[in-house]
Amino acid sequence: MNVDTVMNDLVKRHPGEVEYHQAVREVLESIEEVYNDNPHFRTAGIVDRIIEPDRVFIFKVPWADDQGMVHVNLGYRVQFNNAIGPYKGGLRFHPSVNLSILKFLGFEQIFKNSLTSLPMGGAKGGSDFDPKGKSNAEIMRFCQSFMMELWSNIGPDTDVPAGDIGVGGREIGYLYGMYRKLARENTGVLTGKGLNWGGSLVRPEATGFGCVYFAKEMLATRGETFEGKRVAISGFGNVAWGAARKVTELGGKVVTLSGPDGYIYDPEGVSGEKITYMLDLRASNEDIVAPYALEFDSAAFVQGKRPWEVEVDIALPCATQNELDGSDAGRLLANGCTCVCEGANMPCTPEAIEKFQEQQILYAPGKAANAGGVATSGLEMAQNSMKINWSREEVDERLHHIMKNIHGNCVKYGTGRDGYVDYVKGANIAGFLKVAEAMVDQGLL
Ligand code: NDP
Ligand code: 2IT
Repeated sequence: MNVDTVMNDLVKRHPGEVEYHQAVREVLESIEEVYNDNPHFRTAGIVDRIIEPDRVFIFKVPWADDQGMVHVNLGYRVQFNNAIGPYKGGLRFHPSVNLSILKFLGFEQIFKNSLTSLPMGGAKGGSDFDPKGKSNAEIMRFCQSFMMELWSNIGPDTDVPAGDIGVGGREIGYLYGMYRKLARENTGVLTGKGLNWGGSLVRPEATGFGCVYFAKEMLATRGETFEGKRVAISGFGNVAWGAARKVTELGGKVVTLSGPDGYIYDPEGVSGEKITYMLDLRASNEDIVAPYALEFDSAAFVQGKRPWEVEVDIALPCATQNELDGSDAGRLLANGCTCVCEGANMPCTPEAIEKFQEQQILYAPGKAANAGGVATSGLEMAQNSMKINWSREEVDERLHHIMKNIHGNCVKYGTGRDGYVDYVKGANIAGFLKVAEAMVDQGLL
């Protein structure tokens, strides 16, 4: 396999899908050597088969606003690969959603889910619907219309969606309700459900907690801990919230949060009631972080900028793809940052990653570091199948164990001759091998 040849073909077949190309190239570059050392992968055409989704559903989602005006959005579900388990992955509602973004996310999800050690294939879906400024009733009607079309293509043993940007507990509730009505069954068809109707404890905080557990393992390889460290977090959504809680619990100080309007700098630390306030901000549906600085005297709002200019030891990008570029990376490094751990999916650009790895700082890609969210979704599926609920301690302990295990696998496959751990390579190889062998075992499909 030659990466450039495969990529030229892919770009020709799917012109303009830049995020999808970016995600595929990164994986192919990591696995090239292992792939070429295993001729049975080539005979089975694994690369050609794994880079194309099994199928994509695209559908219209008509809905009426509170004034009775009708709107139409696009809905998608990309079922990428189910060699090791049912399709599994979140739904994103954001105006920037398009096929390229969902294909990149679905592709990443294959390897992330494989790393969790649980039986889950890769998928992603969503809509270009913008939840910003919408009323509860409008969001409900949108979710119901979305599910009316999707329901017959998903199921607890075929495809299990969950949340992502713009889809949290409220949206999962409306989506699940409609599925239950149409399918006439109560099953684990979605994860991230409410605790009273099949949800799992710890799922809301799992992605952020998992990311910090992963960073803790990375720091330990250098004899370091979170204690006393200054931490920059971007975003103020579900993942940022969980990460802020766990960093604070481990003795670190979260000094930034961010939104599309700019970032908050709070040198006294985002902790306690300030973390709870993040939930209020998100729930307001206004999509701005600026009010935080009015609420808390210790904080300043920096308009239109990203938080990577602040002097920190650790950076946890938890907002969205390509939100930290080469120049941001340069500034973080110049300011002494020694650890970057991705809570979001693909937040660092290839140029930023190259700079981190060149300087040999600790850097972990999202598909390893944010796998705690989907891993806990897998634990929710397990509890639903057994029709029992585990305690908070039990779920958290399993999550912690899974993150340690992923870290161990990254070290196993990513350690170079000089001892530096390339977590990108480690995660991609470990995630790929399991899926590739499963595809070989099961024949040409
Ligand atoms: P939320 O909707 O809860 O929060 C997303 C945050 O990122 C918001 O602050 C959002 O503001 C901001 N954001 C989104 N798009 C942009 C943009 N284009 N520019 C600037 N800011 C942006 O989502 P989550 O916290 O669930 O997700 C955050 C990241 O974590 C995503 O990359 C997601 O894929 C990833 N992730 C989520 C998991 C989960 O379980 N929820 C699991 C693993 C990864 P706004 O909407 O206004 O743009
Ligand atoms: O990107 C992700 O891993 C998620 N949004 C969570 C997916 C899931 O199925 O829990």
